[in-house]
Amino acid sequence: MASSKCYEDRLKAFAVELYKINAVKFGEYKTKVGLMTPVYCDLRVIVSYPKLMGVLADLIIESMPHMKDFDIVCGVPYTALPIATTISYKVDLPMVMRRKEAKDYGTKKLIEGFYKDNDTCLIIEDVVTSGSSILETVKDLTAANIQTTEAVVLLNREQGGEKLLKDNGIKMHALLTMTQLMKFLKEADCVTDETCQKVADYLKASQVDASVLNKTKLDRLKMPYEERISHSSNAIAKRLFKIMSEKKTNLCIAADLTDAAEILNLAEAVGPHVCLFKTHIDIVEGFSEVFVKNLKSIAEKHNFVLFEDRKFADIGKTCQLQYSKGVYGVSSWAPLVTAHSLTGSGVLEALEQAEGLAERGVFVLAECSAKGSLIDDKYVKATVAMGVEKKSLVTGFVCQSKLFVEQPGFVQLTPGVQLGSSGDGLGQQYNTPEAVMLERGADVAVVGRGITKASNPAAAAVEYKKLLWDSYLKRISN
Ligand code: 6AU
Repeated sequence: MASSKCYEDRLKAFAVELYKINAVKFGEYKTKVGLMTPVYCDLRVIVSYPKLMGVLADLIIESMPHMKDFDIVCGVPYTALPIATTISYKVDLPMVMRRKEAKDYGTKKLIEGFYKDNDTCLIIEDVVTSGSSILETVKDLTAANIQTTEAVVLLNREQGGEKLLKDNGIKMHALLTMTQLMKFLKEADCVTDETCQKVADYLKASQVDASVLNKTKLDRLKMPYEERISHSSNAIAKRLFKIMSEKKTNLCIAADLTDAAEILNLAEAVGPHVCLFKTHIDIVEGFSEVFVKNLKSIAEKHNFVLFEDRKFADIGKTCQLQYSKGVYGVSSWAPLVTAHSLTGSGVLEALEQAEGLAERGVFVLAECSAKGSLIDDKYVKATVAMGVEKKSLVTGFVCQSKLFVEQPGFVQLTPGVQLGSSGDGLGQQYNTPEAVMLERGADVAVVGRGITKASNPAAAAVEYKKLLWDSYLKRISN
């Protein structure tokens, strides 16, 4: 339908209108990155011409006969928002909006509007040069568990954007390419042969290098911990990055001992070498307020964070009570806890609202080190998306692989680390410190029995600390 003669005539008439309203200009213009371009497209002006906006929406709709197969549309902010709105209205296809400024307001949703998990979304954009704006939008939609595989754009400047998008799994449909636009304008005597040649030469000479764009992407695996402080929205993640940089340790001890006095002795012995001290408080015999007081003072003395591995997994309200009430009163002494995503984001909401320490963080369990874990890819993806939505509370994720490389504000906590053992016969699976840091993307490694069962736990902690830190240095220097 979109290739009929009549359609092409309407497309040509539309192109000429764009020229007439100065949405496409020819001369010498400076681009965002300071280069000179002989053609400048500013589609923002189109909002002043509602009829033309309607024509544009009709042309896009006709060019995409499968548009109704999508669940939602999303315009790339800001210029494409009114275009997406017009299309959404005409086709009766719901729209969502991506917030560009959500970064500054930690708790705000990145995607506004109603959508369901795994909804398919068609992205709408005005002009594509490198394709990076579309990829930004794709990133946020993906984090919200919305599937994006296609984008429709008004104008493809043919400078490499289509390829970058394709490399990232996005098929791009363009109403017009720059070549086509120039042909239409030439046929309508809007531009000279010389201008057409200049534009063609310019496009040839200014192809965007996708590898350069890929390099500018944030990559937490290459970033020093101290640089990541500013990327985090969670107070405990910030504190943790600072402690790791200052103490030069990314070791978390799993203090899975059952005797309160032994736990305090362990804290004193390994305290100088760890950034986190992880407990399972419900296995402790001899728990008391004095024990907590002593543990807190050792944590302060050696500058590590107390971390109760409670793995909250009930409905929000129950988790809230388990966190703040009962014998252990976890929220009054442990700034960090773990939670499952199984019962949905209500758990995170409940932990955030509970009474307790003002600064708190949660590690959400996305993957498990145990053999035969029932967690699958979909669960993992949805867990990360849930955590990313709640970045003021979420310190990071407990996982076994590089799940969120472009989110340097979150911490990857990886358990299942031991030298000289592959498992404990009860499902636990072990990797070496080097493997978890260099292959699996850990930021902090959890070591339990590798240290607690050693004849000299302090010496073992020093050994693990060194191996983990050296691997981290190797990773960021590569
Ligand atoms: O080194 P280990 O095997 O003696 O101790 C590993 C510690 C234990 C587990 O409860 C915990 O890490 N853990 C977790 C956490 C931290 O949440 C998740 C997981 O997938 N595997 C795992 O072992 O205290």
